[in-house]
Amino acid sequence: MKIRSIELTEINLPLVHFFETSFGRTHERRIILVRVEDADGAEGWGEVTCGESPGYSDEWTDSAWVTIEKILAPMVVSKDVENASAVWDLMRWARGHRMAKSGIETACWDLEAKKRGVPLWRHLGGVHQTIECGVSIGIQDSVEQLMDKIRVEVGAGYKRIKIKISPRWDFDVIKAVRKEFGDILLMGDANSAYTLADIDKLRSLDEFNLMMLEQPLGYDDIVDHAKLQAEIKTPICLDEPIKSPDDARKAIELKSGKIINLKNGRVGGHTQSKLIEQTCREAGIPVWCGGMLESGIGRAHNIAISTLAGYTMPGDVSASKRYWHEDIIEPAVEVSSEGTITAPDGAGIGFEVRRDRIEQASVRRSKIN
Ligand code: OSB
Ligand code: MG
Repeated sequence: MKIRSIELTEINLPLVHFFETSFGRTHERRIILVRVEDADGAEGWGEVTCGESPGYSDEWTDSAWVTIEKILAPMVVSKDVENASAVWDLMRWARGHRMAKSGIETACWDLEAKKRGVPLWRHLGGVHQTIECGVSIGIQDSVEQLMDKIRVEVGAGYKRIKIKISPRWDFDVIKAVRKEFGDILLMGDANSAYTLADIDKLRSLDEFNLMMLEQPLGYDDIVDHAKLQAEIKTPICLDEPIKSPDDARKAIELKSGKIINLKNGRVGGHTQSKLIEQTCREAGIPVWCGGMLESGIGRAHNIAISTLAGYTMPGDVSASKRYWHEDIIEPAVEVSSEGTITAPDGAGIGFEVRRDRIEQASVRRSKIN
């Protein structure tokens, strides 16, 4: 494989409904799309999944743009590599910036699968074409608003409901949800809103039989999480601190949690996701695919990677219409009434990229060749 050019486009897409986590509220996404092209004119698409500000991780839209433009794309363009998986190695010298790397790497996987005429999910080694879906519901302005949202999603068939929590939106809210919706598969995601000083509060959540508690403590911590996990019954799921296969191995060794939310962007792309999936599968740690409010392109990549054997729990991969009035892929991602998505049979990501929609939403472009 030899990439001739890498084209970046920033698109701005307003969300159908704001999304609030313990670190802030988002109304509009600023997304970088990556289009790679080889000498034959074949193309592949990827998405940089960082946020608009460094609230979730240290990467954000403007930092990723300049990092790809000045550092990462020049490392990849015109280099001969064996396959898409080896693209990670081309960028290895640069530390961190995994979401930026993932945008390029996943685009190369799409290109490679398209050239071979195979669906990306199969090319990645997927084994179950149909994946189970959950939803992530942000902090709302009122408990009633949250109940309305949960009602809609349970009615749509989603298998698992995740609600964002914080010290001001936790015990009473979860209690109200349990009261109204009984024993649905329910979990909370704190995005690092607590510390070990909150251990009594976190232990009190045990009574709600949550499927898991995602990332209660520090965004870079796996040590305190081990202390917390020893003190509470609810399984801890790690998100933010697991950035590499080594991080996963260490967290498993330390018993920092029992489940991992695996995000392509956070770990640097499909190759790294595959390695972490394997590490976790061999250790008996379930993984599921997390989301970063992706447009259709990132979403399509999430669907593909979710078909791997170790992805055994419903992910945060849901229908396009929950996020966008009109997605940038065709068809939009739809979820069955059983709360599942079936990965498409077409080559590569298996969705058409809508250049017209990208053009409409585009605010800047840069081509590196
Ligand atoms: O912590 O999983 C998270 C969105 C942005 C940043 C972090 C997270 C999330 C989500 C949304 O939970 C998942 C989605 O619906 O894409
Ligand atoms: Mg999370």
